[in-house]
Amino acid sequence: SRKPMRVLITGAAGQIGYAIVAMAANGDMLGQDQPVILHLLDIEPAKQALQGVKMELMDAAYPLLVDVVATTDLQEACAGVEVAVMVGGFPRKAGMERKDVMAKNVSIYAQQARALEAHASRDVKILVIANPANTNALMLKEHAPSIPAENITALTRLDHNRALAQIAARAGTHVSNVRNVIIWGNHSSTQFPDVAHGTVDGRPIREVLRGEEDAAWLDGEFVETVQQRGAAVIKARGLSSAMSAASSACDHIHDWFNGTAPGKWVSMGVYGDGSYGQPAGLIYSYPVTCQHGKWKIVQGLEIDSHCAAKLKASADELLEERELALACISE
Ligand code: NAX
Repeated sequence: SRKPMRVLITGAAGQIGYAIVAMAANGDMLGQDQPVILHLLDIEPAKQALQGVKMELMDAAYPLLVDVVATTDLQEACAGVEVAVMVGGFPRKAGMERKDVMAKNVSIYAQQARALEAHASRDVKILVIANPANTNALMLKEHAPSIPAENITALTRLDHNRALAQIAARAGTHVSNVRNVIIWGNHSSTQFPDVAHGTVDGRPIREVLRGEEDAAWLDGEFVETVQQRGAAVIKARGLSSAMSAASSACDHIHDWFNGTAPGKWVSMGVYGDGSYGQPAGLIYSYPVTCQHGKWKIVQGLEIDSHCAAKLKASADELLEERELALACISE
């Protein structure tokens, strides 16, 4: 059988951590034929809870789970990992300035970048989930110059899946029949969920949903629903999205390693090269296809002026976040 892969999950004692460890141990992340060794990292105050998660992973007797390393030691956590899922971070608390939260996360991601660079596998693939996800990923990249930029990504697959689900519900079909929506930009409310190139059962979304009401819904309520879905879940559950974030993170990694089906693309926050006129050097969400463990930005899509303005607005927000983050480093 295959050699087990070492998967780091930071913030493993938290909400998303609790959901994603089960999915990773169950083969949802790397496939049903891929044994895993889970490396769980959290910080000192969560040490006991982290041991509890390890106990439950043992008790669940997952056939694919070879071993669990549960630790608060960053170096031990990073040792030999081929996949790193960065869930841990500093959350924004009531009354805190955006800049203060940014400063905390910049210092966390700088430290974790250095540890990954020194101790992880040479070809470690990294997914940042903790917010501000795109900018945390960029700071990780800045502090780990020996890790290829293409190995550092941020999660917008949850937004992508939310968009697919909204379209499916409106069209009265199963979500698996909807394809090729796009989340452009930042994982924030400036993201642009774009249906112009998407399909339902192989037909353009705007042809399937073409009545006046449907068209208005696509241009208005749909976009806002996807942009604000995180807040809506918090309102309903009293807690932020966790199971859907974990599941979408597994989709992201699964497709990255195993490839996307022919004709299908997904959204990933990746290190931009200037595609679609957006500034290079940001972690920006683009439509991508994956093959042989590498992602590639889908090229040549037509962008109308409305869409172009939305793409730029999200890039502007990311430029501002980058500036704030860089100011935190130099302070
Ligand atoms: P929780 O607060 O439940 O868990 C976070 C865990 O990280 C805690 O156990 C904490 O002790 C740990 N932690 C803090 N600093 C750490 C460090 N330096 N090293 C290791 N662990 C550390 O949050 P949860 O609901 O699990 O959300 C985690 C992150 O995901 C948040 O930043 C959240 O904003 C972000 N999200 C991102 C999403 C995305 O689509 N990109 C969607 C879901 C989620 O909101």
